[in-house]
Amino acid sequence: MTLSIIIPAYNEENTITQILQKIVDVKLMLDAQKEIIVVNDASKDATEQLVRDFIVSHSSDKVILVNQEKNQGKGAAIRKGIEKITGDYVIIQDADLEYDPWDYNPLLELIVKNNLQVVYGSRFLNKTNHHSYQSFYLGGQIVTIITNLLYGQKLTDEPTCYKFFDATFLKSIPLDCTGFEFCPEITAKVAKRGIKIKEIPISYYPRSIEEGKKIKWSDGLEAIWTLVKYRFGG
Ligand SMILES: Nc1nc2c(ncn2[C@@H]2O[C@H](COP(=O)(O)OP(=O)(O)O)[C@@H](O)[C@H]2O)c(=O)[nH]1
Ligand SMILES: [Mg+2]
Repeated sequence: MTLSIIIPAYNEENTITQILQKIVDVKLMLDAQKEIIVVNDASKDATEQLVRDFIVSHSSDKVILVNQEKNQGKGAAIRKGIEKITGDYVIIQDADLEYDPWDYNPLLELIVKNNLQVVYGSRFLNKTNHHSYQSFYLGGQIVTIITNLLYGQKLTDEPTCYKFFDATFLKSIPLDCTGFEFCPEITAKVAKRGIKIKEIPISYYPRSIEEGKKIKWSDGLEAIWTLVKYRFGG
Protein backbone atom coordinates (compact mmCIF):
# COMPACT_ATOMS: atom_id res chain seq x y z
CA MET A 1 0.00 0.00 0.00
CA THR A 2 1.27 3.46 -0.86
CA LEU A 3 0.32 6.88 0.46
CA SER A 4 0.85 9.73 -2.01
CA ILE A 5 1.60 13.07 -0.41
CA ILE A 6 0.93 16.15 -2.57
CA ILE A 7 2.80 19.30 -1.51
CA PRO A 8 1.79 22.53 -3.28
CA ALA A 9 4.70 24.90 -2.76
CA TYR A 10 5.04 28.55 -3.60
CA ASN A 11 8.04 30.46 -2.25
CA GLU A 12 8.61 28.10 0.67
CA GLU A 13 12.42 28.12 0.88
CA ASN A 14 12.28 28.62 4.65
CA THR A 15 10.42 25.40 5.33
CA ILE A 16 10.47 23.07 2.32
CA THR A 17 13.57 21.09 3.35
CA GLN A 18 12.35 20.71 6.92
CA ILE A 19 8.88 19.53 5.94
CA LEU A 20 10.33 17.02 3.46
CA GLN A 21 12.64 15.69 6.18
CA LYS A 22 9.75 15.38 8.63
CA ILE A 23 7.71 13.46 6.07
CA VAL A 24 10.46 10.98 5.21
CA ASP A 25 11.08 10.45 8.95
CA VAL A 26 7.50 9.30 9.55
CA LYS A 27 7.13 5.55 9.81
CA LEU A 28 3.72 4.71 8.40
CA MET A 29 1.60 2.02 9.95
CA LEU A 30 0.19 -0.96 8.03
CA ASP A 31 3.59 -1.12 6.25
CA ALA A 32 2.50 1.65 3.92
CA GLN A 33 5.07 3.24 1.60
CA LYS A 34 5.28 6.95 0.76
CA GLU A 35 5.33 8.79 -2.54
CA ILE A 36 5.99 12.51 -2.15
CA ILE A 37 5.03 14.85 -5.00
CA VAL A 38 6.16 18.45 -4.65
CA VAL A 39 4.39 20.77 -7.07
CA ASN A 40 6.52 23.89 -7.28
CA ASP A 41 4.25 26.67 -8.44
CA ALA A 42 6.89 28.78 -10.23
CA SER A 43 8.45 29.89 -6.95
CA LYS A 44 10.70 32.92 -7.23
CA ASP A 45 12.92 31.83 -4.36
CA ALA A 46 15.15 28.76 -3.83
CA THR A 47 12.28 26.28 -3.35
CA GLU A 48 12.97 24.37 -6.57
CA GLN A 49 16.71 24.06 -5.95
CA LEU A 50 16.16 22.94 -2.36
CA VAL A 51 13.78 20.19 -3.54
CA ARG A 52 16.36 19.09 -6.14
CA ASP A 53 19.04 18.97 -3.45
CA PHE A 54 16.74 16.96 -1.18
CA ILE A 55 16.05 14.43 -3.93
CA VAL A 56 19.79 13.95 -4.50
CA SER A 57 20.54 13.50 -0.80
CA HIS A 58 17.58 11.15 -0.20
CA SER A 59 17.80 8.81 -3.16
CA SER A 60 16.12 5.95 -1.29
CA ASP A 61 12.97 7.98 -0.72
CA LYS A 62 10.46 8.51 -3.52
CA VAL A 63 10.34 12.28 -3.91
CA ILE A 64 9.16 13.73 -7.22
CA LEU A 65 9.41 17.37 -8.29
CA VAL A 66 6.82 18.78 -10.67
CA ASN A 67 7.28 22.34 -11.88
CA GLN A 68 4.40 24.54 -12.95
CA GLU A 69 5.49 26.80 -15.81
CA LYS A 70 3.84 29.81 -14.26
CA ASN A 71 2.31 30.60 -10.90
CA GLN A 72 -1.30 29.43 -10.89
CA GLY A 73 -2.25 28.88 -7.25
CA LYS A 74 -2.65 26.15 -4.68
CA GLY A 75 -5.66 24.49 -6.33
CA ALA A 76 -4.01 24.21 -9.74
CA ALA A 77 -0.90 22.77 -8.07
CA ILE A 78 -2.97 20.14 -6.25
CA ARG A 79 -4.72 19.21 -9.49
CA LYS A 80 -1.36 18.78 -11.19
CA GLY A 81 -0.29 16.60 -8.26
CA ILE A 82 -3.42 14.45 -8.54
CA GLU A 83 -2.50 13.75 -12.19
CA LYS A 84 0.87 12.40 -11.06
CA ILE A 85 0.05 10.23 -8.06
CA THR A 86 0.26 6.44 -8.24
CA GLY A 87 -0.57 5.59 -4.60
CA ASP A 88 -3.68 3.99 -3.09
CA TYR A 89 -4.33 6.90 -0.74
CA VAL A 90 -3.51 10.58 -0.94
CA ILE A 91 -3.14 13.47 1.49
CA ILE A 92 -2.59 17.18 0.87
CA GLN A 93 0.41 18.55 2.77
CA ASP A 94 1.24 22.26 2.85
CA ALA A 95 4.91 23.14 2.42
CA ASP A 96 5.02 24.92 5.79
CA LEU A 97 5.28 23.41 9.27
CA GLU A 98 1.73 24.09 10.47
CA TYR A 99 0.73 20.43 10.41
CA ASP A 100 2.48 17.34 11.76
CA PRO A 101 3.11 14.47 9.31
CA TRP A 102 2.93 11.96 12.17
CA ASP A 103 -0.82 12.60 12.00
CA TYR A 104 -0.87 10.65 8.71
CA ASN A 105 -1.06 7.46 10.78
CA PRO A 106 -4.37 7.98 12.59
CA LEU A 107 -5.89 9.25 9.33
CA LEU A 108 -4.61 6.22 7.43
CA GLU A 109 -5.87 3.86 10.11
CA LEU A 110 -9.34 5.42 10.12
CA ILE A 111 -9.76 5.34 6.34
CA VAL A 112 -8.39 1.83 5.85
CA LYS A 113 -10.07 0.08 8.79
CA ASN A 114 -13.47 1.60 8.04
CA ASN A 115 -13.10 1.32 4.28
CA LEU A 116 -13.88 5.04 3.84
CA GLN A 117 -13.27 7.23 0.81
CA VAL A 118 -12.29 10.37 2.67
CA VAL A 119 -11.36 11.56 6.18
CA TYR A 120 -10.37 15.02 7.43
CA GLY A 121 -7.97 15.94 10.24
CA SER A 122 -9.57 18.56 12.50
CA ARG A 123 -7.52 21.22 14.28
CA PHE A 124 -10.47 22.07 16.47
CA LEU A 125 -11.12 18.59 17.86
CA ASN A 126 -7.66 18.77 19.47
CA LYS A 127 -8.25 21.08 22.41
CA THR A 128 -4.54 21.54 23.14
CA ASN A 129 -3.96 23.35 19.81
CA HIS A 130 -3.31 27.06 19.60
CA HIS A 131 -5.01 28.88 16.77
CA SER A 132 -4.08 31.41 14.18
CA TYR A 133 -5.05 35.08 14.09
CA GLN A 134 -8.59 35.66 15.26
CA SER A 135 -9.60 36.64 11.72
CA PHE A 136 -8.42 33.30 10.26
CA TYR A 137 -9.97 31.45 13.18
CA LEU A 138 -13.33 33.16 12.70
CA GLY A 139 -13.16 32.84 8.93
CA GLY A 140 -12.55 29.10 9.24
CA GLN A 141 -15.41 28.70 11.69
CA ILE A 142 -17.82 30.60 9.43
CA VAL A 143 -16.82 28.53 6.39
CA THR A 144 -17.33 25.35 8.45
CA ILE A 145 -20.77 26.42 9.70
CA ILE A 146 -21.88 27.31 6.17
CA THR A 147 -20.63 23.94 4.91
CA ASN A 148 -22.64 22.14 7.58
CA LEU A 149 -25.78 24.15 6.84
CA LEU A 150 -25.60 23.80 3.06
CA TYR A 151 -24.39 20.21 2.87
CA GLY A 152 -25.76 18.49 5.97
CA GLN A 153 -22.28 17.81 7.38
CA LYS A 154 -21.15 17.81 11.01
CA LEU A 155 -17.65 19.13 10.41
CA THR A 156 -15.60 21.08 12.94
CA ASP A 157 -12.82 22.09 10.48
CA GLU A 158 -13.74 22.34 6.80
CA PRO A 159 -10.65 24.33 5.64
CA THR A 160 -8.17 21.90 7.17
CA CYS A 161 -5.22 21.10 4.94
CA TYR A 162 -5.19 17.44 6.05
CA LYS A 163 -7.76 16.04 3.69
CA PHE A 164 -7.08 12.34 3.18
CA PHE A 165 -8.63 10.38 0.29
CA ASP A 166 -8.84 7.05 -1.36
CA ALA A 167 -6.87 7.87 -4.52
CA THR A 168 -9.33 6.31 -6.99
CA PHE A 169 -12.14 8.23 -5.35
CA LEU A 170 -10.28 11.56 -5.50
CA LYS A 171 -9.40 11.03 -9.17
CA SER A 172 -13.08 10.45 -9.94
CA ILE A 173 -13.99 14.00 -8.88
CA PRO A 174 -13.51 16.64 -11.59
CA LEU A 175 -12.10 19.88 -10.15
CA ASP A 176 -12.14 23.46 -11.45
CA CYS A 177 -10.21 25.26 -8.68
CA THR A 178 -7.00 27.18 -9.19
CA GLY A 179 -6.43 28.82 -5.81
CA PHE A 180 -7.48 28.29 -2.23
CA GLU A 181 -10.98 27.23 -3.39
CA PHE A 182 -9.68 23.68 -3.58
CA CYS A 183 -10.97 23.05 -0.06
CA PRO A 184 -14.58 24.19 -0.42
CA GLU A 185 -14.85 22.68 -3.91
CA ILE A 186 -13.70 19.23 -2.88
CA THR A 187 -15.80 19.30 0.29
CA ALA A 188 -18.87 20.35 -1.71
CA LYS A 189 -18.36 17.65 -4.33
CA VAL A 190 -17.69 14.92 -1.76
CA ALA A 191 -20.82 15.95 0.17
CA LYS A 192 -22.92 15.95 -3.00
CA ARG A 193 -22.03 12.29 -3.41
CA GLY A 194 -23.90 11.65 -0.18
CA ILE A 195 -20.83 11.17 2.01
CA LYS A 196 -20.77 12.33 5.64
CA ILE A 197 -17.12 13.28 6.14
CA LYS A 198 -15.49 11.83 9.27
CA GLU A 199 -12.85 13.80 11.20
CA ILE A 200 -10.22 13.00 13.80
CA PRO A 201 -8.14 15.42 15.93
CA ILE A 202 -4.77 16.57 14.59
CA SER A 203 -2.04 18.92 15.82
CA TYR A 204 -1.68 22.48 14.53
CA TYR A 205 1.17 25.00 14.83
CA PRO A 206 -0.01 28.17 13.06
CA ARG A 207 2.52 30.34 11.28
CA SER A 208 2.34 34.08 11.00
CA ILE A 209 2.05 36.25 7.89
CA GLU A 210 5.69 37.27 8.44
CA GLU A 211 6.59 33.57 8.38
CA GLY A 212 4.92 33.23 5.00
CA LYS A 213 1.22 32.56 5.53
CA LYS A 214 -0.44 33.44 2.21
CA ILE A 215 -4.15 32.95 2.69
CA LYS A 216 -6.17 36.19 2.88
CA TRP A 217 -9.63 37.33 4.01
CA SER A 218 -10.76 37.44 0.38
CA ASP A 219 -10.00 33.73 0.16
CA GLY A 220 -12.56 33.21 2.94
CA LEU A 221 -15.18 35.08 0.92
CA GLU A 222 -14.27 33.07 -2.15
CA ALA A 223 -14.66 29.88 -0.09
CA ILE A 224 -18.19 30.89 0.89
CA TRP A 225 -19.05 31.76 -2.70
CA THR A 226 -17.65 28.39 -3.84
CA LEU A 227 -19.81 26.53 -1.31
CA VAL A 228 -22.94 28.37 -2.43
CA LYS A 229 -22.12 27.94 -6.12
CA TYR A 230 -21.71 24.15 -5.97
CA ARG A 231 -24.70 23.72 -3.67
CA PHE A 232 -27.11 25.28 -6.12
CA GLY A 233 -25.33 24.68 -9.41
CA GLY A 234 -22.20 23.02 -10.79
N1 LIG B 1 1.03 26.26 -5.67
C1 LIG B 1 0.78 27.31 -4.92
N2 LIG B 1 0.78 27.11 -3.67
C2 LIG B 1 0.51 28.14 -2.93
C3 LIG B 1 0.24 29.42 -3.44
N3 LIG B 1 0.00 30.17 -2.42
C4 LIG B 1 0.11 29.36 -1.34
N4 LIG B 1 0.47 28.14 -1.68
C5 LIG B 1 0.76 26.98 -0.88
O1 LIG B 1 -0.39 26.59 -0.22
C6 LIG B 1 -0.06 26.16 1.07
C7 LIG B 1 -0.89 26.89 2.08
O2 LIG B 1 -0.52 28.23 2.19
P1 LIG B 1 -0.65 29.01 3.56
O3 LIG B 1 -0.27 30.39 3.32
O4 LIG B 1 0.08 28.27 4.64
O5 LIG B 1 -2.19 28.94 3.80
P2 LIG B 1 -3.02 28.15 4.87
O6 LIG B 1 -2.13 27.21 5.59
O7 LIG B 1 -4.08 27.46 4.07
O8 LIG B 1 -3.57 29.21 5.76
C8 LIG B 1 1.45 26.35 1.21
O9 LIG B 1 2.10 25.12 0.99
C9 LIG B 1 1.76 27.35 0.13
O10 LIG B 1 3.08 27.21 -0.38
C10 LIG B 1 0.29 29.62 -4.81
O11 LIG B 1 0.10 30.70 -5.37
N5 LIG B 1 0.57 28.53 -5.51
MG1 LIG C 1 -0.23 26.80 5.92
